[in-house]
Amino acid sequence: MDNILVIGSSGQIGSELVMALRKIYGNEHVFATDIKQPTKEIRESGPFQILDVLDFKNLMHFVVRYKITQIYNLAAVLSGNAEKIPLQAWDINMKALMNTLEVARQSDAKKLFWPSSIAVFGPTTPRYNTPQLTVMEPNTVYGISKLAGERWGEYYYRRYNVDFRSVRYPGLISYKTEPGGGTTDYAVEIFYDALAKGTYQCFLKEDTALPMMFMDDAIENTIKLMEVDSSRLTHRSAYNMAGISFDPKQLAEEIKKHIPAFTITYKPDFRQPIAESWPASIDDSVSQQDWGLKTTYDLPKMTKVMLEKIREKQKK
Ligand code: AKB
Repeated sequence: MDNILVIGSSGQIGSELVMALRKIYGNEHVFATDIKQPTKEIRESGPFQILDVLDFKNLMHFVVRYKITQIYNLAAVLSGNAEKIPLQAWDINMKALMNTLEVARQSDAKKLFWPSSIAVFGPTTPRYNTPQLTVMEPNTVYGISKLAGERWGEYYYRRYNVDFRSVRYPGLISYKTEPGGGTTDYAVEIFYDALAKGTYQCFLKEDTALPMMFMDDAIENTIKLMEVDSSRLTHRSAYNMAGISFDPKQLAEEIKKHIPAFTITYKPDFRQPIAESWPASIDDSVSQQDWGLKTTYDLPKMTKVMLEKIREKQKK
């Protein structure tokens, strides 16, 4: 039986991934950890412990003590925040990854998931339908750390047999836990403001298209990648994930179908050049072939669910 450790379980991805994994593997086999308190449902449904991934000794101790066989390491400083504290963000992002790679090498927790991002691409990358293998010259701290991380992951796979698996997440859209410090965060904030204030001031220009994905699709596909037979994986860096591409204006138009009085204004800030350096759309055909990536949410379906669920939350 697998015992799974999720690092960063209180964050946007972690808080939903833990619950999905607990459904499959059983509550007591999925260990949630973070330096922040988790959601109520995580705390009440299974084990949670405060654990700092930067503390190698404690991490190793935890993995041995609970006989962990798989690790999901989701701890990261996202793109916007990383630009404010470049050296610290580099240290945190890289140390968090290197600690889990080393723990995987030295223990029985050989299977390791670590999220990469569309941020690995840069201004010299083909911007539309970006292929799996292409020019990668990221110009953000976060992107540089994600690209370095992909290279290290593949290195540990080849050199030490660590079963490293990763995807290049697009912007993730969810209603349970809000993201923090990313460039794609506008696509979540907009729903809260649309419902609470009827208006939103966007920090990106109206025509800045980016790839995005609804969280349910992201979680389902992440677990699918981790469960597929290792022999099917032809890439050990990170796999492209396309999701749906849209710009702020298109999202605002979709929201207006539900809230006709909704208005949006644009005040681009330091995140605008970050967004412009990333792809507008992604080709994920290699992921579809290798491990069966499949998504079910388009822009109208996602918008409807986001508005319904956030409305319910705001009523409580
Ligand atoms: C961010 O905006 O930093 C993240 C990402 C695309 O990795 N959501």
